[in-house]
Amino acid sequence: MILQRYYQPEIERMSYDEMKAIQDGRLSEQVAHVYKNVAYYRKLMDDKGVAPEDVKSTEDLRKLPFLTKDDLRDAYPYGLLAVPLHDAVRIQSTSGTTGRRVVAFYTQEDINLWSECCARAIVAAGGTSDDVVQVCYGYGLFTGGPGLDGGSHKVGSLTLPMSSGNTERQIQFMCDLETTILCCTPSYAAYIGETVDEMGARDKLKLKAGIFGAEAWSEEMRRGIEAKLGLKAHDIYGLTEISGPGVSFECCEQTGLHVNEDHFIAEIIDPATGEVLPYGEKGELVFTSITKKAFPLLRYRTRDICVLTRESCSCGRTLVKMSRLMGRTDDMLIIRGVNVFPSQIETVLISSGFQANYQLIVDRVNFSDTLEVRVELTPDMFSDTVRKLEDRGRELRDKLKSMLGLYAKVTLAEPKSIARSEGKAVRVIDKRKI
Ligand code: DLL
Repeated sequence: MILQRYYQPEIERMSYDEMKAIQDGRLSEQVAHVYKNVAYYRKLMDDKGVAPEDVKSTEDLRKLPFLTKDDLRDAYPYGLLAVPLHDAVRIQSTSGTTGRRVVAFYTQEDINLWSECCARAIVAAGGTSDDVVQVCYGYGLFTGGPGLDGGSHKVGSLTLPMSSGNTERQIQFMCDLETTILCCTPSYAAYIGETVDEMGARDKLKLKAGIFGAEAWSEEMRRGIEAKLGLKAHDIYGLTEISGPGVSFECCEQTGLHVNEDHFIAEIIDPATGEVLPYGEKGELVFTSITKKAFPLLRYRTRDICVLTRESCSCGRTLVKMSRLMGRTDDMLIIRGVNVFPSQIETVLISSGFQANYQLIVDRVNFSDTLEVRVELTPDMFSDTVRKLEDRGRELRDKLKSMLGLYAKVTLAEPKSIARSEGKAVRVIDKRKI
């Protein structure tokens, strides 16, 4: 029998009726706040003929218009800021590159609540003030590092703000400081596992739990990491637009993620029609943040596909559960935690003199994502010397690296060797089994 710990038991174990009452009150307050302070969303509501007074409870949620990533881009940078600038203390941003960036704002209290959400995740993974928490998510604009860092401070654990990279040093610290909880992307955890073996450091590890998220990972990958690092691996989900990690988190059951629904109301919709689907049905996840003040998004379409369930969980938490993510409605690839759009790669290819005859082959080798960019040479290029072609390949690889922040293998293919399509081109071959 595992001893259950909760960071905020009064909330995490609250009855459905009590939770609904909290959600109803916060939702109507939030809608009034947004209507008053965000001209962009006020117009969307006016266009839909809905007034703040029309939204009194979660049943009224569906009256509200959706927000999409396009709205966030339209309103960039300050169009959705709902507080005076002097109340906003921080931004975080997505890993997307030029033109795709989303900037989210926080008040001090928003950061406080976000840290509490992450603290719930750490405590659900067994964390206490006696633990040593090594945070190897990136720090900076990415929410991973700051989010888990804030949570670890709330719990009172000793926090190692490592950020990602320099794996041998990570492992050295892990051994010397006797890290017990590791926070990073699942692919980085797998890579750390391999390096631990190479360094012969396995026996020196004191890890008991991992909090891994920000990218899709399979159950097989989870078991592999658990075996390699000798820990229990917990999933954590979140997105910059809604705060960052800690929107939902996995308990000891490892059968889905509890949504922090006193802060974020989750809905599942049919991505094609926008119709709200009942619990148990697969669809696009939509979030409404009911406590954030600086950047409060109402009915934000995440494009993430999953299932919501409200069955009781043996951990004692009553918070609604979402399944592991089953994919995305758009074409955004997440490769080693970095968001990659095929269109960005196309831009690099075309600006380097290639034509749009290319394929992106994504795979997962030894639990780490790989990206191969296969691009056809133009007939002119094809007659270049081997030396020139090698230079061209190297140059392209470097440009992709600086655009995506990611290493991609470049394969230069013969002209006309990539199948043409009469309908939509199939550009992405994702061989990852997730
Ligand atoms: O990835 C926030 C985060 C940091 C979550 C650290 C967990 C741990 P973004 O960079 O804005 O934010 O990317 C958000 O990543 O819409 C999902 O598609 C994907 N994603 C996040 N967590 C998971 C997960 C952070 N546990 C996008 N499983 C989301 C699968 C995930 N995909």
